[in-house]
Amino acid sequence: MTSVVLSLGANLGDRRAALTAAVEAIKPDKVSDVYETEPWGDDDQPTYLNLTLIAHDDNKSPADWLATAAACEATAGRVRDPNRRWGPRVLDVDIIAAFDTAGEPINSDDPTLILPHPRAHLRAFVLVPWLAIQPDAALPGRGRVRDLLRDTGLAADARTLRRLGPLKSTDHG
Ligand code: PH2
Ligand code: MG
Ligand code: MG
Repeated sequence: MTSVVLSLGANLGDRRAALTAAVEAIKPDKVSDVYETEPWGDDDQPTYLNLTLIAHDDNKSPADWLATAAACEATAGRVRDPNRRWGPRVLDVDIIAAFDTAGEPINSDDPTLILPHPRAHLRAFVLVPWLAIQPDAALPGRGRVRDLLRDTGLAADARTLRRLGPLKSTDHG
C-alpha cells in the first residue's frame, strides 16, 4: 500500500471543473479547500486554483500514481508545451511525497518521478493547503510543514493565497 500527497493546480479553462473531475477520479481520503494563488516561477500567466489532497491505495506503486496523475491531466485536455516548463495548464497533478505501508517515505531519483517533489518546500501553494488537512505534516528530508512555512519568503507567499473554501459548493451525495 502507498499513500501520497498530491498537489493539483489549474490556471486555464474551467479550473474548478478540472479539479473536480480529478478529485472524483482519485477518491482521496482528505482534500483541502481550494486556494487562488499567484503564479509561481513564471508569472506571465493567469492565477491558479490549487488544492492539496491525501490518498491511499492498496496496490499502487509511485509509478502507478504517476500514471493516474497523467491520466487526470489528459482527461482535462492538457497539452504540454516543451518550451515552457512552468507555463499555464488546464490541470497539473504533482506527487509531493509518497509513503509505504509502514509510513516510511519513498525516495526516488528517477528523473521521471523524483520523490519527494524537489521544489515542494519552496511552494506555499502546496504547503499551506497540506498543513490545513494534516497539522503534523512533514515533507521527507525537509522537516515539518508548519516549520517550513515560518521561512520568511514562504510566510510572505502564504499571505498572498486566497482561500476560496471547499471544491464542491453543493453536495451531490
Ligand atoms: N504550478 C506550476 C508553476 N507555477 N504557480 C501556482 N501558483 N500554482 C501552481 O500549481 C503552479 C505555479 C507548474 O507546475
Ligand atoms: Mg507542477
Ligand atoms: Mg506536474
